[in-house]
Amino acid sequence: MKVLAAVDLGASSGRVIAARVHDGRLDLSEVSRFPNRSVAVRGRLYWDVLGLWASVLDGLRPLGDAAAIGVDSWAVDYGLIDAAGHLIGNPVCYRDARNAPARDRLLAGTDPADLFARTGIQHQPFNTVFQLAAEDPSRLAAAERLLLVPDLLGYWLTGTMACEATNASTTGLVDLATGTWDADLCRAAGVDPALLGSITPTGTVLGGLLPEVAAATGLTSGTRVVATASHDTAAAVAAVPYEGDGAAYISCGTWSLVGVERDTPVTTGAALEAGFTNERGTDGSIRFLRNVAGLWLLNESLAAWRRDGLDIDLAALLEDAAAAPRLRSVVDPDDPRFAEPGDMPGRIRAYCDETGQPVPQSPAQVAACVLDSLALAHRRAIDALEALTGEAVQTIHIVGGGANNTPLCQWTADATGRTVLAGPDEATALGNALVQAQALGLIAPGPAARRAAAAASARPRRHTPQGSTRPWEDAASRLQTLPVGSN
Ligand code: LFR
Repeated sequence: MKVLAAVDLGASSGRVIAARVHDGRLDLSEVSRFPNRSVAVRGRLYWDVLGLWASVLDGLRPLGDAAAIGVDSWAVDYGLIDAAGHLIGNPVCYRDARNAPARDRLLAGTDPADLFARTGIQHQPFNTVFQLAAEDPSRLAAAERLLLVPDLLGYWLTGTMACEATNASTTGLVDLATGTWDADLCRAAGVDPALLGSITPTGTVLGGLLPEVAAATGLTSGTRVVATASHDTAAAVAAVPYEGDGAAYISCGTWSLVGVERDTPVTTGAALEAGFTNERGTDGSIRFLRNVAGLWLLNESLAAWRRDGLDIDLAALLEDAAAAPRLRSVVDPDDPRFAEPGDMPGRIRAYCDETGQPVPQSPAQVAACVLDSLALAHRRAIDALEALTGEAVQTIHIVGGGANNTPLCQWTADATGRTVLAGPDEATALGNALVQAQALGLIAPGPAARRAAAAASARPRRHTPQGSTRPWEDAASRLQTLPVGSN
């Protein structure tokens, strides 16, 4: 039986998952898991990418053997490589504060609606295009090549530099019409398109492992490295176990990515206004989706409580949050004040206080506020999705770690009045491995075969809506009229 290794790097943890392919389905098992976090030094927020690399090598060792490896991670962030092939400094984390002013500068010189029509990408401050505009000129001058995080690891595994297509689309530098770099935009961001290399089709076999990697992992040079759907969200969407038409997905982890798969982009002014984006999916599809600030708010709250010496058990916290009154106070999870790491419970309290709502005190009350607010934000995004595409959403698949958050899944069903199908929780690893299986010919090519294999590999849990959506509608209108300050 062939074993495929999915290396999935998230903002708060990384993992190596083994996928065994048999009878048209993939069985996943976790091989290793390691922590990840951004690190602040002298006012700049970085990723410890060498620490991650070491954890990946250690994490691959228990496999013993693998037919292939694919790496995915969060989007937009990159390492710069010098002429000798070495990394120039640590990749900067997308939550660093340098990006917003650079975005405003770059957008001031262009028509934002025109730019959206050209790339299909929402103007998030952290898009690579804006990060490059904020980049230190001396680092750029020394750089021969830019590699997005999964491509950087792919280079270290194989010696081959690639720029995988799903993740390339998140840079905000790809021309939607041609699927290649928008040279004018690259220059506006201060780089030559050559820095980015050419775009590698999803599923390309990059090559075998370098001898030093084989030695460090105990694998052989026969293990192929595949440029899988290297944007974690693209991989998760590739593994949605659809049961029929009219389904939306929420890829729920650090972020909640709420969207649908389409053949064509939506680049109207209304889509821009509503915060939607058109990213590339596996097989060239469009992931039309909105970034909602997901479980980040809860994870950062847990981290803040840990710093205060409170060791909180997540399962117990979720039970207590479920027992707390619903919709007592709500926040907009996308408010910029929640974007950077820090004292999340304090910021949530300040938001509630400023807006004249009851201020959540205990961890359970804060968690209830966050989860109610996320369910409400899911509702808002699903409503917008229907309005923008003109297509009804009948069911919602929640995939990713958030599929294990039972209250959030149930309240999303309650708030939207739609059935929620929860799982798989390791959708990203499953999608990553499905693309590898297709690249190796273990599964037939194309989206239909991949979806059939995804559905055969998953057993989603069903949450049917309980009660009326009325309290959620009321809370949504209340949220819209809250007098939110800038901080
Ligand atoms: C989710 C994700 C989102 C992307 C954000 C930043 O992990 O990849 O899709 O917008 O992280 O990279």
